[in-house]
Amino acid sequence: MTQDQQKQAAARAAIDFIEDGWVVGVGTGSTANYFIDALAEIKQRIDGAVASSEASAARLKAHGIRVFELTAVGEMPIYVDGADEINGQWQMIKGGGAALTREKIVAQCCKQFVCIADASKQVRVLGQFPLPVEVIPMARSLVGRELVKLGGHPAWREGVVTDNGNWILDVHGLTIAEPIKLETAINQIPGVVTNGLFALRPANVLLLGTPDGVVRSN
Ligand code: ABF
Repeated sequence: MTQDQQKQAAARAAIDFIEDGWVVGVGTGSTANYFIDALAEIKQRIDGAVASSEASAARLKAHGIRVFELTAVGEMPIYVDGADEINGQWQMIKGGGAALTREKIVAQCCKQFVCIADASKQVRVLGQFPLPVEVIPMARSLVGRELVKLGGHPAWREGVVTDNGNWILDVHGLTIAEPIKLETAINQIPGVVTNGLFALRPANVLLLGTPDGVVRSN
């Protein structure tokens, strides 16, 4: 299977987790898009979805799937989303698509996080993929200097404005041996909205598309 076929197969496998009448938390990115397309095939069985980005909301609506505001629903049973990197503890780097803040918020409202990814996303140690950090624009330089103190090399993703009106710094050169510690430390910097480490709240299930098929681990 090609990388795209692996993404699609992992996304389709996540449909088996969906039960009748559920409101489904939905992620962002190309793998999540495959999931949205698969969800459309069973849309009569679900109540609707909560989206982690304007882009995913638009795709869900285009399929005729009802999209709820997060404030209109309580705890949801499931969140399905991709990742940029995932390690053996199902801790992740996310945010390559700049949707990390809403992804973390929606994921936090869901009982189970099902990560769907192609085999290239599986790593032993997180950090090869630059860690995205969403910042309040006026704090960009301050946050950048603090990230350097933490051992990183931040680069401003110029021209990108998040759905929340903020900016993204991509932190290169990190070898993240202690993801929970780093996630917590970055969260303490004034001006940081969210960082792309999902370690305090990792995935519960990984559906990994491989050249030989989908491998489930949890
Ligand atoms: C989202 O989509 C992001 O958090 C992550 O950056 C990205 C994964 O990309 P893709 O599914 O397009 O490979 O889940």
